[in-house]
Amino acid sequence: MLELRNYIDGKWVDAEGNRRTEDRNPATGEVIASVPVSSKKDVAHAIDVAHRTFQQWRKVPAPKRAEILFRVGTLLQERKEDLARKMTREMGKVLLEARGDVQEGIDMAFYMAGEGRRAFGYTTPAELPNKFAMALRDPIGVAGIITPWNFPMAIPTWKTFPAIVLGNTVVFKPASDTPLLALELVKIFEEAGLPPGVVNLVFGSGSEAGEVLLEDPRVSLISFTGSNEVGRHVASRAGEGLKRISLELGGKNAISVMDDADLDLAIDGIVWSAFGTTGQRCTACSRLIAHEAIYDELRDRLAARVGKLRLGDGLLETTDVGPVINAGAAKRIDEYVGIGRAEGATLVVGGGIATDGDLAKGSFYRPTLFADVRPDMRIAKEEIFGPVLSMIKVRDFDEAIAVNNSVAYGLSSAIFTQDVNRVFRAMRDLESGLLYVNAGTIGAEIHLPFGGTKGTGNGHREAGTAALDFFTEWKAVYVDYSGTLQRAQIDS
Ligand code: UN1
Repeated sequence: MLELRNYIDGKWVDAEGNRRTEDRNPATGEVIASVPVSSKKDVAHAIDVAHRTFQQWRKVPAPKRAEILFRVGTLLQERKEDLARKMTREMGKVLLEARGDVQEGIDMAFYMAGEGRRAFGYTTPAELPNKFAMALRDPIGVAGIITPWNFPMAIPTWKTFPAIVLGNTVVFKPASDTPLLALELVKIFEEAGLPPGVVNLVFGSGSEAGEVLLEDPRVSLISFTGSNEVGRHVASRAGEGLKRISLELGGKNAISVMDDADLDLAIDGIVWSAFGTTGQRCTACSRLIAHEAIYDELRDRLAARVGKLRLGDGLLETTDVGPVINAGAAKRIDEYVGIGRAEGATLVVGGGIATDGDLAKGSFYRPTLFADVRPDMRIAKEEIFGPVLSMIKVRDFDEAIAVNNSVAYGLSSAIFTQDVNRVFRAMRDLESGLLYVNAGTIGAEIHLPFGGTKGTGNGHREAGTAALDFFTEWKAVYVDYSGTLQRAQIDS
């Protein structure tokens, strides 16, 4: 069996006491790899190395740091198919989407490598004569990077690539459910010539390994994607040490379909956004807000489509929807479906853990559609993170906007309409960090800011130029070449 190791200071090492756990394929139950469980000491050692290495790495010219990232991008391209297959085996998403996940990493590599020759600051006139003023971007230090399992390649690249090209060093703790893809990424860093100590990989649990990153004063930044509950803990624990913290915590994303929408297009967008990645995207559509004039037709046509989705191993051509990440997730999703029924929503199609034939070996949940959902029901407010869609009926556009905005999250919203006035009002009034017109809620591109409002995070954005602001600190520099004492705000 494949035995994974931590990667610290350019060496592949076992965790203290060689404690280990198993990495399993959620479609088949097969054990893929044995994975180290790092102790607090292991993580402290990785931080020590990253902290030391920072003093060298920050002085490497950014275009040189970027050359390594260009090589990382090329290696990701060469291995795209192999990585995608490993990803499907490790976390279940269908192969087509696993390829997209790797592609997002490739895009991010080339985009962020370009920043090696940009990372723009600015110059500006000084208020006194013979004086020069400029603002520079400085690297910050050690970044603690904690990633989820649902985008096991894309999300680690969103965080590690800007971190290192801008001169920071990294301690990377991937999700316990996707260690293999994290290891593959770090192998690529090594092959691309990244010096030892710049990126250090530690496997382990959030409560033990992750906690050290939050507490250690030598870690300056925390970038976390995961649940709202853990995000709050990260914010308070790491906040005590005045770390800079970026949180991306999921959503309760909605698609609104107006009476003038192209329904064929809307149905394609809804099915893709609600059941793609088995509903396990932060951006997944979990609420469908439908105008009363088209509500019945939309429900019936969707029910027919959802009922035909084929569950199975994501490696098979015939599979539309793969497994959920593990048995615990299937159970939690099923509890929500029970809650929806008890709240009085109508179960139109799906519901239940699927156990027919080979499905019994893995963790599969039937694609599920609820109708007659009211905005105050728990299934309309809480993130389920599975293949469950709740339909809410509204009288008009204004009510659709109000319902969209009635939740505690604000990651992604979408609207289907042909009316340009409604489009612009939606652009102004929908409270979310991502907004799609005549498209579903998923599929953000890497050169735009990614993140959300309200309970989705703490105001930071990932990707795009926003990533530069998170991974650097501004330094304002004044050069006085007058040869005399000039006092700002006093001498004129
Ligand atoms: C996530 O689910 O955390 O926009 C990320 C999208 C993808 C990224 C999703 N590009 O759906």
